[in-house]
Amino acid sequence: MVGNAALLACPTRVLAHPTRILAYPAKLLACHNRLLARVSMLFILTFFACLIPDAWSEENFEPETVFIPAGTFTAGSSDAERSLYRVPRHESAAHRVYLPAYWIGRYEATNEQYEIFIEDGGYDDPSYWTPEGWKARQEYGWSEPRCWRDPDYRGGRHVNLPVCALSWHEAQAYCRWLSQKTGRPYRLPTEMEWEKAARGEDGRIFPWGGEWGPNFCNWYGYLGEMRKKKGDTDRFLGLAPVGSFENGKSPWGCFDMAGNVLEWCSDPWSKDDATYRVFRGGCFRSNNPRFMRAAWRGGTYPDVGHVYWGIIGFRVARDAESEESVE
Ligand SMILES: [Ca+2]
Repeated sequence: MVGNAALLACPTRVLAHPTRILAYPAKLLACHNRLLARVSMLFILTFFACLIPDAWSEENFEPETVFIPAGTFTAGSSDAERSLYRVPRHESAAHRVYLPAYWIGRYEATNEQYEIFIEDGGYDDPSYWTPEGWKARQEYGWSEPRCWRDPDYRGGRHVNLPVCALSWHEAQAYCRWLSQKTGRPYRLPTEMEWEKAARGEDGRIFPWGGEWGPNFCNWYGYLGEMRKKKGDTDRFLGLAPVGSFENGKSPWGCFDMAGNVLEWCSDPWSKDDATYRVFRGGCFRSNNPRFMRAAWRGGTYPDVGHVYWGIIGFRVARDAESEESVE
């Protein structure tokens, strides 16, 4: 379970509305009945002290996950899909894959969740980083995700936006920190885990089904359509809050498996090439439906998540305990 010490390590949110909170006790102190005023102040302070843990609920602290049962699913692309969407050679042909049970994030990891990691000191603690990741962090001088303060990405301030512009190492460090805080072995999903979560077991092309739907995910075309709507400037002119597309969720109930931010997976690009790490899922800048397919895959160096204009994020996964696998 999450410790209160970790929860209390984030005081800035609790103090977000100090003016009104402090004004009322000051008025009380000025009243004639001092005893009543002090009792009232004690009550108020106790009340707000009790709110501190609640302001950082475990729901926000630990990403919500979906259980994916053990079994086979269809990975890769059928001949029809390959023809229709000009599937590149590095994507596999359709084939059945067995996976043991696992858990995966219902949503992309958010700014709010990543901020807790930073404020808890995880970003500055080498014990949460792989040696390669810490080396990269030191060499590049990272102190936070690259777009953390960039208003174009609402700079980490908008709590329900997916955290973005992350290197693979920064995503890994978060997972290792989350594992220690929760006692559950969080990690990045493998490619196959990600794909099964995105398309279910039946080989569908997109999370919602076999047919392309331009309004089912946050992609470039959707962004363009939104811009055409006069006066609509507050939704998805870039990143969308996670879970915004109810109609685009996967058969398991995972949101944004197509679009919004690309998502790091744990796998190297291939058995023969570990230079790149894989990402999946297309993003809000993707300008063609073929990038929204569940079988689509891309990759880049693990230390340069920002080269894709801040569009790579991640979602967590973890193995299922043996008793959880019993259906
Ligand atoms: Ca996504």
